[in-house]
Amino acid sequence: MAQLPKYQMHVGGTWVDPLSGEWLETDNPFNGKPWALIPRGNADDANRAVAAAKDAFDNGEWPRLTATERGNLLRRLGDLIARDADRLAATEVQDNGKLIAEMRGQLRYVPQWYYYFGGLADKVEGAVIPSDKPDMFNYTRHEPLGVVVAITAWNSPLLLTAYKLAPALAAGNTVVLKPSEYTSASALEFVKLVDEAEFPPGVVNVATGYGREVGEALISHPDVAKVAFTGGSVTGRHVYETAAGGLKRVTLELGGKSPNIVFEDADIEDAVKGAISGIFAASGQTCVAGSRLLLQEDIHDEFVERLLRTAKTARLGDPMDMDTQVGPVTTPPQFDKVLSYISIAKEEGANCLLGGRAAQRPECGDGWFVEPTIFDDVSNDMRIAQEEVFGPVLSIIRFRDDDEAVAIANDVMYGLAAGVWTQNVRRSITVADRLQAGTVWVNTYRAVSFMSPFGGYKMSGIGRENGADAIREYLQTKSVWISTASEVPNPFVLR
Ligand code: TXE
Repeated sequence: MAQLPKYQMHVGGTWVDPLSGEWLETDNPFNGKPWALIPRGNADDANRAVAAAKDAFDNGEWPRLTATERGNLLRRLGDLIARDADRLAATEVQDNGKLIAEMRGQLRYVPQWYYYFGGLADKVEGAVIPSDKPDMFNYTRHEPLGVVVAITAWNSPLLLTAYKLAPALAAGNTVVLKPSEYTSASALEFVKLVDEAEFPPGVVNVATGYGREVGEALISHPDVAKVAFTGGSVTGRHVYETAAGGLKRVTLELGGKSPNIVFEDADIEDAVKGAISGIFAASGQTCVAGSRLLLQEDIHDEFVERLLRTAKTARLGDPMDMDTQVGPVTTPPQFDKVLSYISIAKEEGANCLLGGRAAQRPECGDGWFVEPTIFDDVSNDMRIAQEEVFGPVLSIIRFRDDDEAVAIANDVMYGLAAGVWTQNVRRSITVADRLQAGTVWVNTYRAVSFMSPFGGYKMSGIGRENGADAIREYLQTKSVWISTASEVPNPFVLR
């Protein structure tokens, strides 16, 4: 059998074999076959990567660069991503099974994060404090934290990397990136561009391998100042607890069980598209998936009929084909998990209107495909309505009026996103106000931007990514006091 392409890790500006001496296979979800070997890092690899990042932060060129020069490097990196967008998109599709149609668009958009935060780098201003003390000059500076560990999930590796890397670097930190063990190839391809942009060695390092091995060593390392994490809520809580031991800063972007609420006065055609995009785009493997469709009683039957008509025509198949609409699930454990939730929903008495099983169509080959699945007559206390499935499985829940819609929408532990479909301006604003979610979309769904804050309420996370304030998550404030007095006053009392 031909040897699979073998990746190395990127540490301190060079390519290195893992100290563990081991590699793991990474699979193509469309055919279920391994296509490359990824270094299986261990604690020694984590230590080596953190040491390189710390050295780059403390010494060398990076801390001597001006913020403007850091911004220039970020913009150059953005240009290189734009140049290589199609190549990076193809790597992502091969590794995570998302649609090439989506990934090409996403990779063409990712440079904006590096342009935006590159532009922001030299606009982080401290303040001169109007001191209450005579003969005192007091000002603040916003300084980087140090070594940031960025841990990403498998569903959108390079987009989630941009959410973290762009503000972290703009702020002057150095980074160890730990991609998901299922989808590490794109990060290793991406870091070639970091080199080409001529970032100093050690500013961006990539350590690959299992979360419980290399990841665990990174989040507990004493020289790591911050962990920026996207992933599941159980792992997220563990990251938070472990980081607490070293009083590390943490931002967490965890899952959701987002409500997509359709009122009787909505434009039904648009809302059907919104429901589809909320749950079947990316095969439902997005943290913001609109996995609970809340329908007002009066429009329920008509809406469901139209939804089924559209969902039934969804084209499953090769994610590299520009016409495919639903690709495979990314990993075998996720495939099993989605199917197990379908069984749970059936046992709970939800009414399966569409799908409800693995897809066995010729166009799906040996891939890990699940049929687009719609459950009706779901009540919000069922597990299928409360727990994140992370797959193409929609739960329909009915409501009578605005109060009930808001009560159902908020009655989950998560609070990442919500959709509202109505043509009534007053209703759109009052309902958006009452929803416990970090993002609310009105008459649209799944819109994100580098310039708009993104993050969760409740168990969906801590902190915000994107938008100008996101850079604050990677900075700490220093207050500098300079006495202009001609003599030092009584040293035995507080000034
Ligand atoms: O995620 P994990 P998994 C949900 C989804 C999925 C479930 C589990 O429901 O079924 O989470 O998916 C790293 N120390 N989401 O297992 O474990 C890991 O290597 C340090 C929702 O893939 O959260 C990977 O890089 N790191 C979600 C990252 O954490 C550790 C996206 C995420 O892995 C670690 C993905 C440890 N001890 C899954 N253990 C979303 N919100 O978008 C794991 N990791």
